[in-house]
Amino acid sequence: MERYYQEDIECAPREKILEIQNKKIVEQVKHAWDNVPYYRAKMEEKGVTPEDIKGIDDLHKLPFLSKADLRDAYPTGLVGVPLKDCVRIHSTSGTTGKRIMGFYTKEDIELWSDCCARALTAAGATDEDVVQISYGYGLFTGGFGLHGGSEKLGCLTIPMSSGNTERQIMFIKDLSATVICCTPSYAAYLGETMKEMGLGPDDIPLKAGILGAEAWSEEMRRDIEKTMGIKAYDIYGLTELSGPGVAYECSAQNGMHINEDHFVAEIIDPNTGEVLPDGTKGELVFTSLDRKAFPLLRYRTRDICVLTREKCSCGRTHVKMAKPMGRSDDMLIIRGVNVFPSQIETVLLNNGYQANYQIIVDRKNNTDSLDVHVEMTPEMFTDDVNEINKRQADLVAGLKNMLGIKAKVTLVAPKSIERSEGKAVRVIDKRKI
Ligand code: DLL
Repeated sequence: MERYYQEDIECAPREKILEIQNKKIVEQVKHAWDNVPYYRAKMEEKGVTPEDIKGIDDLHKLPFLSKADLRDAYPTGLVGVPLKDCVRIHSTSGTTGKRIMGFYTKEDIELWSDCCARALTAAGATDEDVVQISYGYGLFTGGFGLHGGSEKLGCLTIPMSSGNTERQIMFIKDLSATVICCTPSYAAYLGETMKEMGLGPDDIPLKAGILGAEAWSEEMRRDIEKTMGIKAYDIYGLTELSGPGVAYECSAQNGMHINEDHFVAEIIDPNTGEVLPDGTKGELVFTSLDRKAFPLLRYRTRDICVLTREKCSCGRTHVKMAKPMGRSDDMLIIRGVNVFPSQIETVLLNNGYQANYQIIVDRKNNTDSLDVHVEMTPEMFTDDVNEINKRQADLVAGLKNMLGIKAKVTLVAPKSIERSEGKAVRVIDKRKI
């Protein structure tokens, strides 16, 4: 039976959700105008004042915020309250340039924990459950975010953080953990380690996984579900908007409900900024309706996905976002063709491989090359050259079919590609180095 954490909101009729959003947006725009000079200047530049925003139908009048704005305003230029009223920061790992930093008041943390508690409940968790949190704790939002939700729900919460994989499995067994929260790539690694330890899905008590923070395919979901004997639920979020729990999957497991009482989602054409109708693929833009410390309006995520308002079997009424197929900045342009790493992953997993691969893009003599290194699974491992050649040729054909361009495929030995404890790094684009 479906259970909800805040049923009156999660299953509210459309009119009620709109009523909440219309009221909150007016207050939030005024809050940003009064307290965030950076955003006020952007509004003035566009000729918009808070009086022009009477409800979410007026959202399109507001200027966008982008990652470039966050960098310009770094570190505190977009903070909407005195720093003494903030109780926490989180930050992205920031491999290039300045980190992105998010700020939270006490109330912001409470609302965030509610969002994560909704996600855990949607995955079937109750206060009877033992939740092992294997997302990183620290500046990354994954650990603390799910931790707050799990405690709010009254679950016994194990703050494992990532790493030390065998110990993770020992804790799952010794404390009878029923829910695990980690990235999909770390879940796959845990599953692989379980197998090596001679453990099958029936040897561990886990029943659900709350997996997110990176793009992952349906094929990878099936793999993880089978190896660990769990139902794997997707969860989405970003540091700029608090962290995990902006959207989460329910028992239907086909798209994530966006917490619409806290965030308004729009899909736009990434090139023109034009708002696109539901069901159209484009860039996801979020407006945070009640976060006071970091009140981002019309924030461009660069995540590419689709929104759907079809009735959901779980009874929740909030709009659903499809699995993001990757970020617009993850998209590779190879010989003029758009390639998402998730498309390559789909071909590999459909051919019996696991998500242990690396994509290497280079440019020689003005021509782009696409090399995919894929691990053989222990079951298919061989040194028979004919067999390896045949397998490689099959993958080249599968990739050509999916992407429309030719890739070079190299099969490598099991366990030769480094495993990830957080977000996997799958692409090395040497053209940018
Ligand atoms: O990854 C927050 C998070 C933690 C989400 C734990 C879910 C679970 P950032 O490090 O700021 O925050 O990265 C945000 O990660 O814009 C997406 O590109 C990507 N992302 C997050 N969740 C998903 C998902 C956290 N379920 C960026 N599917 C986002 C695909 C995801 N991509």
